[in-house]
Amino acid sequence: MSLNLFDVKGKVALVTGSTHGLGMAMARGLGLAGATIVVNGNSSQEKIDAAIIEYEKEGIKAVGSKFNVVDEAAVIEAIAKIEAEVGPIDILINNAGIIKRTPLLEMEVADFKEVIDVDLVSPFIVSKHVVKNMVKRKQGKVINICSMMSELGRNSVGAYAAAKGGLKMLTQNMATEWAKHNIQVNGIGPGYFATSQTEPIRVDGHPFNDFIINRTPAAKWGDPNDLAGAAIFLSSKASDFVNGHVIYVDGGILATIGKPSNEN
Ligand code: GCO
Repeated sequence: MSLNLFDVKGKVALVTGSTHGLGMAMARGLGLAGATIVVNGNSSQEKIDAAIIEYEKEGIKAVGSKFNVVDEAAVIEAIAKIEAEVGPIDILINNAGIIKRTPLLEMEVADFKEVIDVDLVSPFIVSKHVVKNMVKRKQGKVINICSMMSELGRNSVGAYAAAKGGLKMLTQNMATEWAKHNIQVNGIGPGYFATSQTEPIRVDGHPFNDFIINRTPAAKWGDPNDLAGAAIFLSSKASDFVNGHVIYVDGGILATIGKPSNEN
């Protein structure tokens, strides 16, 4: 008897914000492991279509679903369409997110609220409408994409940290309410990865780039594909008794107080 605890073949995974970046990397990992990927984006159909071509180049089954994760009516309509045309959603990865790097004293309230809406309220909205059907099927996997900022503050990302800190606690509450339905809710906390979101603070010679290399025991920025393993684990039977935890894929950042810049 083969015991493939990490099998996701034939599962349907909705990954919000999966036309690029970390969302695409996690979706790619699940797709290469045999899941069907529902590719979500809100910016343009062209971006979704281009992403699907990339997935299909690697033999991944991918379908597009364009909707804004903060628009509950659009979410409800999209989920109904996905479940009618693709099949029941077995795995939901709430990845879509934004960041605004502004010191709190200079931040407009509207900007603060927008970050909270996208990064914290939208995982609630999408999960609420996906999980309603998972409860009926008595099974499901929900993964919320948290952050180093679920645990630590940093100058200029206060709204983002408030959202990601809240998302960690929302993950624990979702797990508390839905575990009895055989639905496992957990989080993935990426460290610092080479993506378009971090491009502005990653360029060679940028003080933050040097800071992160020094602050990360693995002494490098993460490769988005490093997240696939945690995504597959939390999407498969291997995590059927794991509830409410955040797996940090961070090269060791949270394990250490850091070291002086002149120390190897
Ligand atoms: C920043 C970065 C971080 C990372 C990630 C860390 O400005 O500090 O963008 O927020 O993107 O969230 O986990």
